[in-house]
Amino acid sequence: MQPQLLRSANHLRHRALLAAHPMAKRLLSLMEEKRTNLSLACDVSTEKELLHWADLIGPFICVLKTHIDILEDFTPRTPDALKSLADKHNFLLFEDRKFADIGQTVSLQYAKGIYRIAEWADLINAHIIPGPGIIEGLRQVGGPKKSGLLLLAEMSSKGTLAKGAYAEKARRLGEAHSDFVCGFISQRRLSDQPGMIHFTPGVKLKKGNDALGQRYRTIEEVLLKEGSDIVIVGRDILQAADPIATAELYRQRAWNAVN
Ligand code: 5BU
Repeated sequence: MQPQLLRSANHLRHRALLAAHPMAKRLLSLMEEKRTNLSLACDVSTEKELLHWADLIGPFICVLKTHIDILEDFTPRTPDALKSLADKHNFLLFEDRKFADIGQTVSLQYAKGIYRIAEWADLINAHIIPGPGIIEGLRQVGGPKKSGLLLLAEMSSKGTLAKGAYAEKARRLGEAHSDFVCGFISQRRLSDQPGMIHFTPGVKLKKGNDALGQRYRTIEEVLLKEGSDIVIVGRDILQAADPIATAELYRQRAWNAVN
């Protein structure tokens, strides 16, 4: 792969054509169409705030990342409202559930309970610690819906065990299950398969840490130096003095870093 091509908008189109996974195709195409490789981590605790941010920042992002279990007032209507904003602004919904159990249990956690994640999330993620059965369990539910699974290969937090040989294992598992796995949560590019999309959390305009072990790197470090595809940003946008201007700044800087 030519490095120049790898980093251009043209290449997103090319990757969308080559990707076998329908959700990877959809995401790569919408990134190219909307000219954005920014994902918002919308960690808020009320439905009103979640919908407010989804509507406000929706125009700048390719993916809205949720922790739906943080909501204090979730109702079965919440996902419908989220889905209509996703349609309005053309972004995907990624529930950062981090499944981590045996296949049978995760299939129930994904499909059932109060959140019924499988009914509304385009993307979900899972730890590889249980082995390949977790992928199989989730695929039984999400495969027929054409949803996509991201494997957690590396984490942004200080002292994480998910790195090195573990990340390499995740890459191999993901590539071996590319009918359902369409990418990774990682700190760098792991796979050269065109349909594997790399998401990186732990991003701020300035490098640093929070008080609980989160480590932040810059957009350019993550996208240019490490070759990731999408930056996931939460508090740096949600707590900004001007969130809209900050989201647009992130979108531009992230897009320009690779185009
Ligand atoms: P922040 O506010 O930009 O620090 O939010 C980061 C988000 O990404 C938050 O929702 C975390 O749960 C998520 N995250 C992370 O920070 N680091 C990781 O390694 C993984 C997820 Br995996």
